[in-house]
Amino acid sequence: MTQQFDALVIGAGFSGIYMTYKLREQGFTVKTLEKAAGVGGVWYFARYPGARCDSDSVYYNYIFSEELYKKWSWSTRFAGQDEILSYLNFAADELDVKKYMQFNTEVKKAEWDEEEAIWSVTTDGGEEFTATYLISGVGCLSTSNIPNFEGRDSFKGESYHTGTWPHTPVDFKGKRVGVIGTGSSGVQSIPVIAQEAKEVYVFQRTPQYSVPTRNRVFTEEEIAQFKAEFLEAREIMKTSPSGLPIPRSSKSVVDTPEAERNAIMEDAWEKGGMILNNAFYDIVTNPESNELVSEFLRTKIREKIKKPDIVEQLLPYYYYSTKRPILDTNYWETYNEDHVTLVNLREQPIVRITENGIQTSEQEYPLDIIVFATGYDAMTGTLLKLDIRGRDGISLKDKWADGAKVETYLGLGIAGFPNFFTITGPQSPSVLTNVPTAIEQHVEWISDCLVHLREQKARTIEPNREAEERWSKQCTEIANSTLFTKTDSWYTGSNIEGKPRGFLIYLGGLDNYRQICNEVVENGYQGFEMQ
Ligand code: N01
Repeated sequence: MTQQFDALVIGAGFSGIYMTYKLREQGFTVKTLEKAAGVGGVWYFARYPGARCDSDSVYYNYIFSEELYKKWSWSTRFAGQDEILSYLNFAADELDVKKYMQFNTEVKKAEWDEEEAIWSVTTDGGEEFTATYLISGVGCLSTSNIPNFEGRDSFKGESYHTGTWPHTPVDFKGKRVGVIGTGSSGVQSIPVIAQEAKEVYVFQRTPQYSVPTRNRVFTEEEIAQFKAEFLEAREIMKTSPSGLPIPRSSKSVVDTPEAERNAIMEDAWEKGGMILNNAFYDIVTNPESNELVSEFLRTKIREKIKKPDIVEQLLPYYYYSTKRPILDTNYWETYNEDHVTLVNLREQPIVRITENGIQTSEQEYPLDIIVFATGYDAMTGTLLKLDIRGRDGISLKDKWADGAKVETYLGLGIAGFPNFFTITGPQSPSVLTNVPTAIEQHVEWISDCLVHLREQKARTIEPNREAEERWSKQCTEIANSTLFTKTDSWYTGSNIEGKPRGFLIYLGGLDNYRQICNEVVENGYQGFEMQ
């Protein structure tokens, strides 16, 4: 039997929990469908050793409710996966939304019914749901990517992807472990795996920059202070470009005198976290500025590595911060251990995965466990997997057939897909901000929009093509004026074989973006058609 709702939400992570709450608060009926057995989204699945958030915990949470904020206390500066998952369960319980969620349910297909003006959704269990509004809360990094290595399935040992880690502990003791990938997941997991494993082989394609996390346990006094300063911090988070309580920097790297510049970078290095990449405004726009910061970080690597034969191979050469900045705990120090070996894939690429391990162009590395820290089909991967079909049966896959032509309006709506909304969708600020803050802004915008539609007795809302084209052009122009598009990364889609290059993040800052979204509403939902 088909179940009917005002709104269907896909995903029960940060987005789905708050969206469900807002919809109920506004009196809409809602069902939230989640493929996992519980809430958490990416934090439900990414349980790899060392998994930790790289945003300061006290800001990596909901801020819409002072009461909710003050009821929860983070134990450390950067929260581990388990604590974030506990937080999301706490939030879902406090907001009393789990009763509107259905777990272990994967959305397979969503089709727009033009005549009835409703969405029909089919799940993996063959259940059918209909709703006036369909809202995606699937996140930007939720479809794991294991590259199509020859012989990928022939390995006889254990293998895991960091993004879909088992819920029972993996025993590395006495094992030979190969880790492919040195992005955030690899850099976080390698030192923890190396504490147990007999031998660790790091298969590195691109050397990375990484800044110390400097994680620490909070004191009672600090926790009390965060709570006392919450309202002030929230005000800045809502008006800053990053969604963090860090105002836009007014300093240029090149224009800052050398002594002062070095002092700023040293201070940021000592404080750890994301302070360095927010310390100047021109790191990702001016190559000369970028090089000064990049060289500062390379010097730090040179100082840390005690094996002279591998230092050069660990030095990054791409523009710092044009791949997602990485934070680590003992990453460089781990290479100094005798049982840890760097395998430089630029010199000896992986040829195939064998029954026994990994074969590069030079030799076979026999292994007991392979860890794929090879990232995600980001931004569009999960949306495209859902088989969403809008007007005239056109699927999102058809519409975005040429990935360079992924177009949305504000990353919130897509022409041809009425009553469909994407929380932190492609071409919104999303992953280049503090994501929970970006999510809250989207959820509140969508919720206000649905209330408006109800008041106006409008059946449908949908962006028009001109607005979509304009917005997409603007996003691309801003991206092309930076160094981001010069680097291969998951930001550009170049990490996925065959995925056309594009840049699907609005880089104008969350502050400007919020203002644009507000103006769209003030101008009568400018760029959207309502019927
Ligand atoms: O994935 P990645 P990730 N052969 O795409 C390598 C968030 N996150 O899971 O750089 C060999 O960054 C690839 O090499 P290269 C965060 O936003 C956050 O680490 O393409 N190697 C790279 O080294 C993050 O940015 C947190 O040359 C191959 C690695 O695999 C995002 O998720 C923690 C390869 C993939 O790095 C993704 O991070 C974890 C191939 N064929 C994740 N294909 C925190 O909050 C790929 N690689 C801390």
